[in-house]
Amino acid sequence: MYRNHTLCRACNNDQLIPVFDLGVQPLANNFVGAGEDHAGHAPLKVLFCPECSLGQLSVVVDPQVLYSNYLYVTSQSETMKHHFEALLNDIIIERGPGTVLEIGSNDGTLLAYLKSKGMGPVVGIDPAENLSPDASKQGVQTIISTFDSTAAADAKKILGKVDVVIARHVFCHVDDWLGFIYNIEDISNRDTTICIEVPYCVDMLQKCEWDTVYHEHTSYLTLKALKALLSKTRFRMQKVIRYPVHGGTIMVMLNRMDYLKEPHRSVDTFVSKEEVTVETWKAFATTAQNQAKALTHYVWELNEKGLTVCGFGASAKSTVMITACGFTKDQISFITDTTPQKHGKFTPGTSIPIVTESELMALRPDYAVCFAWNYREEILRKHQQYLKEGGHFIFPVPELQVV
Ligand code: DWN
Repeated sequence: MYRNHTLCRACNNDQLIPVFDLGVQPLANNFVGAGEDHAGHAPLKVLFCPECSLGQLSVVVDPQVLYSNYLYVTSQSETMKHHFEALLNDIIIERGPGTVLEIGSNDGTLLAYLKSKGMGPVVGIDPAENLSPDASKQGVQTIISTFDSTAAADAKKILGKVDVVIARHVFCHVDDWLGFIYNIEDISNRDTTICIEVPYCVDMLQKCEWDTVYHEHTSYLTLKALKALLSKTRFRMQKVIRYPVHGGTIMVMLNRMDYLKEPHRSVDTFVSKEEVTVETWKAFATTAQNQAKALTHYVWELNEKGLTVCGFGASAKSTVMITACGFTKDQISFITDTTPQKHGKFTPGTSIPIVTESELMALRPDYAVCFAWNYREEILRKHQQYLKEGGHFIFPVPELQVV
């Protein structure tokens, strides 16, 4: 199911240094129902490259196992709607309207939105067979595949000229970066703009978002690492934009070296400010351990007082946190989630059931650990009634906070 990874994905250095270890964990999105087989466990350890500052997992899990039946569905939340508006705006400023290929298009939500705003034609590529009917319902054609040379050629046949390539939260999921860039090269021309959005490693380290370390995220990207990688390709960074979603992301716009516009000043500004070292990672590891302990103690204390605790948001992050804290159904009796595909299933590696969000008010637990902390403001706005009736949300990062 997985293989060891020892050479830096960006610069080929073989002297990688272990900096963060979460033991052996189940696959974070492997929510299965009673009697269904689960995919198993794999080591969850980050190695750091002192040459280019890339963080990367010590193993690569087979993408077929991770993504062929994928239960994460792009959020329809207010937070993500605002984010998509911002993305569209930034793409229009940089590139103007045009044809769009999205790599890792999930259920087509972003492409459907871009289409409704005049971009297009649009095509998606995604390996999740279970999500392509949803994309079709939204009027989005999906090539069901990982982004390989055949999928790239198929997309080119449909779109002809690709003006904009979007890869949101997919680049850091990929093992073979050069292969990925070469496939992009095959479908692009001098004017194609490639928009790669990833969680920004600097945000993750500064805010100690340790639960975003899981098997899908094979890399923790710095711009210095990306620069090292791109030096082997025909592309360069054109612009860098930072967004607040998912705990802090960056969108890096890439263009071919022969693109006529000069790179935007944001590229040098971000690269020169970046300071990610072995020490930064080790400090992060210590804080993460303290955060996990604090949450474990807090929840156990509530249980001992006879108070009820549930989880809110069966995110991939919830699996990491629950596993690291050793929670079972005795501590966290259920997790609410808005995703129908997750209902009736269990948190990977536990018997904690995932239920609908309406159960928060129906069962009215005393405390809800918010595993979807990246939507904090929206969740607090939406669940005023729960708070008024004496319920509390526990936010585990950046430090334990009870509302
Ligand atoms: O890169 C990835 C990111 C972008 O998304 C993936 N590898 C997997 C996924 O990570 P995640 O599962 O941690 O993402 P979310 O969007 O933080 O997950 C939030 C979960 O909470 C979803 O299952 C939806 C749910 N939710 C809810 O139940 N009520 C979310 C909101 C806003 C709510 O009000």
